[in-house]
Amino acid sequence: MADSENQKFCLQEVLESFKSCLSPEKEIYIEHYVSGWKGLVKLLNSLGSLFGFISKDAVSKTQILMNFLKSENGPHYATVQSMVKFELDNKLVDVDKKGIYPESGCRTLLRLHRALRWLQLFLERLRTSKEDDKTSVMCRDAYNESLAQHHPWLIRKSAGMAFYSLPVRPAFFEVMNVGTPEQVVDVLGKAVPLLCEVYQITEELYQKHNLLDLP
Ligand code: 1PW
Repeated sequence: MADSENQKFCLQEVLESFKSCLSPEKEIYIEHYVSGWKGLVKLLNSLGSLFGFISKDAVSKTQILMNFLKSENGPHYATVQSMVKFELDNKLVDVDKKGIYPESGCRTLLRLHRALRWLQLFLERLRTSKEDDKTSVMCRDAYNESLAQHHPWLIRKSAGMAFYSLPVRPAFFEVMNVGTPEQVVDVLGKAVPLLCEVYQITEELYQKHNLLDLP
């Protein structure tokens, strides 16, 4: 397959990755979680230079998790559940303030987890939107409802500017790369509940271990 094809975003592909994320016991495989994010990075990269800083952060976070997976401790990073247990048991997480583990798996995944909520809210708005609705407004509202509260002013401002540059709805549906608008809505209808499930499982796990505010 040509390189440019490999780089092209496809909503279906992201859906498949997040589907493979869940084990029968509802554990979350980090490898597939990261694959899902790699797919989303293709989307971010296709949205123009203003999305560059967002894409860069997502790439760097996925890379940190990949490095853990490839390390000698890799088997402990097979699932989010095993990672949390391993890092907490071995005191590898800065719990209250930044210290010697500024890039633990737990805090890194938490950032992606919060961003997943944004994505889920945005895609749900997109799914139920009408032809003239503005993608920038949907994206901004989803962001303000979720991730924005975790970001300082400068990032909120830059994100706001990036949203203005989003393609209009029909063009955005093209970017999704799954066919007609009806097909896009159909795939979104499958993707959103799946993202929601992965999000909920992670949220409950992090809540149980008091990890939702990791610095
Ligand atoms: C068109 C819809 C696309 C939705 C994809 C969502 C991607 C979300 C990535 C947001 C990144 C914003 C810029 C980076 C901010 C970082 O400071 C922040 N990272 C995140 C993911 O929120 C916090 O990471 P840090 O600085 O504590 O390492």
